[in-house]
Amino acid sequence: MAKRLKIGITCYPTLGGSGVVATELGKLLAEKGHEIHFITHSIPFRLGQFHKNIYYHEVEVNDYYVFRYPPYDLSLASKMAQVAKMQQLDLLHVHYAVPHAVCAFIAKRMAGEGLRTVTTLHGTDITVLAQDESLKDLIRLAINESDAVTAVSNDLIQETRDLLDIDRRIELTYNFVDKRIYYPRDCASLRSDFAREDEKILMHISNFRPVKRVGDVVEIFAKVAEVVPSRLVLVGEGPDLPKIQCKIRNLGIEDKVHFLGKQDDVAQVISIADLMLLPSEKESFGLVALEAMACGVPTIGSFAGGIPELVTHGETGYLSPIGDTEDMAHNAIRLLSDRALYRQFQEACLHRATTQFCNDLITEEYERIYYNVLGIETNVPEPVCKS
Ligand code: GMT
Repeated sequence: MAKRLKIGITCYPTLGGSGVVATELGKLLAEKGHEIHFITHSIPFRLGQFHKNIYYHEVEVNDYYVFRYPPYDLSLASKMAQVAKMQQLDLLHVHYAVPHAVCAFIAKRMAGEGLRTVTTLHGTDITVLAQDESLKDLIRLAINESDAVTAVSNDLIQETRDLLDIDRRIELTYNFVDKRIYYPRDCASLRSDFAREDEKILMHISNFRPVKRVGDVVEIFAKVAEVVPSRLVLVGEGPDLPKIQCKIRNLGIEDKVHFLGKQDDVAQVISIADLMLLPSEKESFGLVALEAMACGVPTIGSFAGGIPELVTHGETGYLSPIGDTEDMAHNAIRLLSDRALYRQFQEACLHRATTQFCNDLITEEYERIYYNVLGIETNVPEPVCKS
């Protein structure tokens, strides 16, 4: 290792793929010998038990009675600066621009210019929040003031440039999965809790928000189930859940649908699926499709955002125009009805996940970015596919 770095990481600790990626990255960097300091409002849910080289600093919000809205962002910025000074951090790596990149900008001013900041854009921090005129200039400032900026797909890089009129360098760092956790597991016993041997399992995992189009998931499933004996397993919770439950009842398919609610660790459950459904309206990457790919499960999804950079249409899954549930169901039936084709897709999934999106590769990418902003020379070559 070139130099053991002291890195502060801030993310949303309790929800979403960005929190998962940030936490897993922190764990991997700690395994490589770096010292990691999570600065968040609660312990990241994927952190689990004690890890060597990992420290946690809780952000406490001052809720003095004059505040109508307790100023979390200011407390976070202050905590970042405090931890940076006390622990002599080399850099802060913040995941999700709002408010984390803005807080890092303030913290850097407070802690001194020696502290470097790296911002990773994850998706809705740009595709939704940067559309809001009241936030646009702030997000642009935070991005421009970061020492390095990364985004999880080329599509997100382009959208950031277009929406914010930014021409600074934004590096592509795809999301990753830990191959020691995501792999095809022997899950016959768990599988039998949900489906008979002759039935297929279609799965959807999300936060049940409108961008995920969970209604489409149900429609695709209903069409597939008319042709192929199958079950639908839904994992997650969110605002659209009651609407979805109603749709399932109206279609009369309640007995074929299982709701698992929120699950912190989906590695085990994904292995029971035959197909992952991801028909999103917006999706900068689609971490769940990668987790499925690593378990040998093809995805049926939409051409939204960065999904086509992850799912190779016709090789590791099939993609259709957003909302075209007819085509998605047709593709699902095709895959589920042709054993040889399905096996070919499974193999392509495993190959692609382990060669393009594996933890070793992407962790090294982030290390290269860190050393770069700190002006430390490394021998890690820059990949050719970068924008
Ligand atoms: O969907 C969100 O707003 C949450 C956000 C998150 O924190 O998980 O999701 C985004 O980041 C993920 C991790 O990089 C990506 O896999 C998701 O595609 C992205 N969500 C969207 O673009 C809608």
